[in-house]
Amino acid sequence: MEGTLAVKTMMIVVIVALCGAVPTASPSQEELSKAQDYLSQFFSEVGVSAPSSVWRSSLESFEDTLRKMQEFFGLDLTGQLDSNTLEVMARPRCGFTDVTRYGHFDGRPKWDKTVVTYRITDYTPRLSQSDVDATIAKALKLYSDVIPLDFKRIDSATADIMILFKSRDHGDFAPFDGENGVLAHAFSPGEGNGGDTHFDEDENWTLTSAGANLFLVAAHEFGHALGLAHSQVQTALMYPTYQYVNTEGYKLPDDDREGVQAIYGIRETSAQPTTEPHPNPQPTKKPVPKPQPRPEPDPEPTPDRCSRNLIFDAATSIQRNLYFFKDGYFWKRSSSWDGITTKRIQSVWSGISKVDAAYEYNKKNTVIFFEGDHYWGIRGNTVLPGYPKPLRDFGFPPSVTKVDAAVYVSFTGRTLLFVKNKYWSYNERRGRMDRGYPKFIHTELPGIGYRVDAVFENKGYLYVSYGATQIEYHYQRRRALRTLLNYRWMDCN
Ligand code: 0DY
Ligand code: CA
Ligand code: ZN
Ligand code: ZN
Repeated sequence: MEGTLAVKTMMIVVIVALCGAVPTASPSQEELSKAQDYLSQFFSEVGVSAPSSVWRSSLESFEDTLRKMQEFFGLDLTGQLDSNTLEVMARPRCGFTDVTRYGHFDGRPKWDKTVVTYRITDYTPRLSQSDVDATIAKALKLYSDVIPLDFKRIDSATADIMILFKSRDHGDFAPFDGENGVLAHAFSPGEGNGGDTHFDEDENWTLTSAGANLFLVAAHEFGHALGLAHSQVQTALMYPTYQYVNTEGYKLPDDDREGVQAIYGIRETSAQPTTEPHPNPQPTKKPVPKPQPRPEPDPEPTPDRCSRNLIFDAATSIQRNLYFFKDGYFWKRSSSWDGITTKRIQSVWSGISKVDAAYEYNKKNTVIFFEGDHYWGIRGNTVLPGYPKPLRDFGFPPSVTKVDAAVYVSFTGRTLLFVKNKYWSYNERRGRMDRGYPKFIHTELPGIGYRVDAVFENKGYLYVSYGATQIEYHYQRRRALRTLLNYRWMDCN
């Protein structure tokens, strides 16, 4: 991977609010150009971070992009501006809450660690070293204030994020261009040069409104280094072009904060108000807790279903309702809009204290729960006789001691069982594992990433969750459609 350009690139498409457009009757030249604007605003995937990458939309045909849009909205994939498509395009986009939609290149790059190191190897003579150090730290802090990542500066060896100022050719096949134009570039997260951030030494680096403000440019580049691509929201830091704004008391703009929190989750605040006093309060960093004599812990506090950091143990449908499992509890989301109910797993299925993975095989009206190295068959509120059984009875080798997630795919009659970075396929009709498994998740199911905590099927899509986020996945096409926060199923606010 080292030294390659235009790899490790993450794409992000930010859907902004567009209100008040009025539907028109039949496709005209004007509508065609409006449609093009619409697609480039909402559906072109702008991939930047590796230096030579360009706006991908120019490489995609109008029809392909249109199909993407049609798929996103569940329309027929005609690739044509038919009346349904025009109607959806004309819909106001205000109040569209799943604001950040990502496309991913292979592997959905992010830092899989909580402490990311950085090192500045070459400084600019235009600013003092201590000013550069402080500015870089301040730019990184914009992110560590809102996501559960910490940055640590090191002065020797290779850091995750290697930072330098160089002009023209500087060893990565993306030479800088002299003053103006490209000010800096950064690689998205990964091994080798992943995360590395380069500043064009020929710019007039300043800490003021003159020239190129190092704080603003560094903050933009670190967005790439954390996995954000460019945003089309004009007020976003990740907007492609530099614009000076007052840097005093500067906080990460909402769009960038939402984008980066969708990847890493949220840094919990010390005292978060239960009601939002103002749209989008800025989460602040949790103070380091003082060592205290430990009070008796609550035996099992009910998990907070409205946390934007919500991570599921397991999820499944059961007779058209959705069940989400966490820490010995489950939430049932009723399809008939009775809202969400919270219960202890034990209270409904006695003997089962925790669920690691669950799936519904609707043909037999059964549900399978996995916990540790055994599993149960469930029908309604009863545990079927003969359970629990050891995982080996399911066809797993002894090396598998826990199943992370499971889902039955009716289209293929197979259940997918996720274990670490691989998955197995179980033929429900024949009652046995398919040959040739396990396979790697990230190669066979591109767009999902490397691991899965919970997965369920809803209305023909798979919702594949890892950490606080989940991916809406089109299984037949092996395509990730959008990224959502887990708690969106929890009917909050
Ligand atoms: N780097 O992240 C960039 O986006 C490059 C271009 C890329 C294709 C390698 C770049 O340096 N773009 C300029 C920039 O300043 C474009 C420009 O306006 N001269 N981007 C960084 C930036 C800094 C601060 C953008 C914003 C704020 N919004
Ligand atoms: Ca330049
Ligand atoms: Zn470079
Ligand atoms: Zn950029």
